[in-house]
Amino acid sequence: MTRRIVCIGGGGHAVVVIDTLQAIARAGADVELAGFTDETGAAQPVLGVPCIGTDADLPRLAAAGRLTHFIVAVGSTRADSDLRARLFEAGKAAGLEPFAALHPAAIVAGSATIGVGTVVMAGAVVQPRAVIGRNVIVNTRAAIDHDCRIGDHVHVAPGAVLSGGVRLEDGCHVGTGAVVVQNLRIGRGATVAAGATVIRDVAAGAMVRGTPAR
Ligand code: JB2
Repeated sequence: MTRRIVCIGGGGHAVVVIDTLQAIARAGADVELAGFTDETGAAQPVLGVPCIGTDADLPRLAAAGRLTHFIVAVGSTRADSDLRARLFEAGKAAGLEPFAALHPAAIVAGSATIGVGTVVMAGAVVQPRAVIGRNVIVNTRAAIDHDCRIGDHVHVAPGAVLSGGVRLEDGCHVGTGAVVVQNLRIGRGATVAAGATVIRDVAAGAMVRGTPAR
């Protein structure tokens, strides 16, 4: 059955999510990108995909069978924001299923586990026995090595590298180009700044930057 997908959000992150879904459709998957929602409900199309309303329209569109699945396509949130988690719950409450989108140009090991609603962007690599939670962003060219465990609503930004066995708890953000060495734990809601090199565990809610990160 055709999956009819809505992106929740229509900004910069949505451009890459929409392109990922279009690549998945070109590769032959039975998916249809029905549109996106934003705060205005009246934005200009993105990559040819129309704005179909606000989040308040989702229950009606789901009930009418026009939508079956959703992806949270808002990427940027402040470290203390739970916006992505709230939008994930809103999509489910509207009666939609979270869709996991793996770009055909991502490499995902057969023994890796990818949670619902998670997006793996072009050029990303997810190695064996990695376990990735729900509503996660594995952004462009991020590398998740073997046996990493990533919680829900996490963002691993472009080019970030997690060595083997790293654990990211729910809601973490690992910034662009950051490196986390093997077997470390990044606590719930913590932020690793772009370009940081993490060589010790990071406490929940903390923000670390620099090399070595502090
Ligand atoms: O509650 C909401 C909501 N709040 C903001 N519901 C819905 N459906 N949409 C919401 N938005 C929408 O998120 C705004 O209307 C806008 O379309 C979008 C935010 O766009 P912006 O480009 O500011 O942020 P982004 O998160 O899409 O992209 C940023 O973060 C990415 C990770 C950019 O910096 C990108 O370059 C970056 N790659």
